Amino acid sequence: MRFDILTLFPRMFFSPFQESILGRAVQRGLVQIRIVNIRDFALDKHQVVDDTPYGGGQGMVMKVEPIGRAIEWVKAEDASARVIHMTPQGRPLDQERVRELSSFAHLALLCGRYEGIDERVRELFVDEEVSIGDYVLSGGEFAAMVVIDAVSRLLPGALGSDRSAVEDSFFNSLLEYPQYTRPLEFTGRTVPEVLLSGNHCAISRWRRKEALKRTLTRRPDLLGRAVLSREDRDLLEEIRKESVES
Ligand code: 6GU
Repeated sequence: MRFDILTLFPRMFFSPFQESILGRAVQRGLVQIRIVNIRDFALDKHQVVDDTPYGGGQGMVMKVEPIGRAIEWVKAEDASARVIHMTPQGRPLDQERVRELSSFAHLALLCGRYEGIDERVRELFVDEEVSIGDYVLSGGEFAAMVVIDAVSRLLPGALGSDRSAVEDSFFNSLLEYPQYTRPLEFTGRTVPEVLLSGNHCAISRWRRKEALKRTLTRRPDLLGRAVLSREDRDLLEEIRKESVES
């Protein structure tokens, strides 16, 4: 899968894609990431990419011509590239949308500065707008990294052989159960007995119950969407009873 990042700040992307799962996906050639400097598409002597807003007001607005040329350059090579404008005004990203985005072969992520881009960019060149949550970033760069990370890890082979994205939180709308590794005891706190029992059935049940408990207390909104089995409902009943007792 290919990602083009259209930005005024190419250096922000120099190291994030060299680490961890994403770095490995890049190394293996599962994902190709190209940084496109919008300033290279400003043809005037001073390579101006922004200007004051018509009608007055604070801040600067990104000009239409350099962005338009950059996008046309991407599209000339691959007309099927999907152009996504990263903006807090976009549709909020969730795991379902991440999954849908992973089915495109080529995404071009346009990073705007917070004050905005000329409206004609959206009208003429943008296929969709994406936000990563209800808070304000000073530009779309970090949001683009979030999209690339979340999408790339879903590509076949990205997580390595024995792990699958299927198990992750949100796939089935539950938060993850707690994990432990050595040492067995740390400042008087021990690992739950059941995890040492070797009883895989009991361990699965405990983990499912903890996942349900965590989701119930932290994100009850997710439980409404989760696909729950008969056993899940029994576990939830147990959890409710236990919380009444304690
Ligand atoms: Cl995509 N951009 C900016 N500037 N702020 C954001 C965002 C994007 N998503 C959430 N906040």
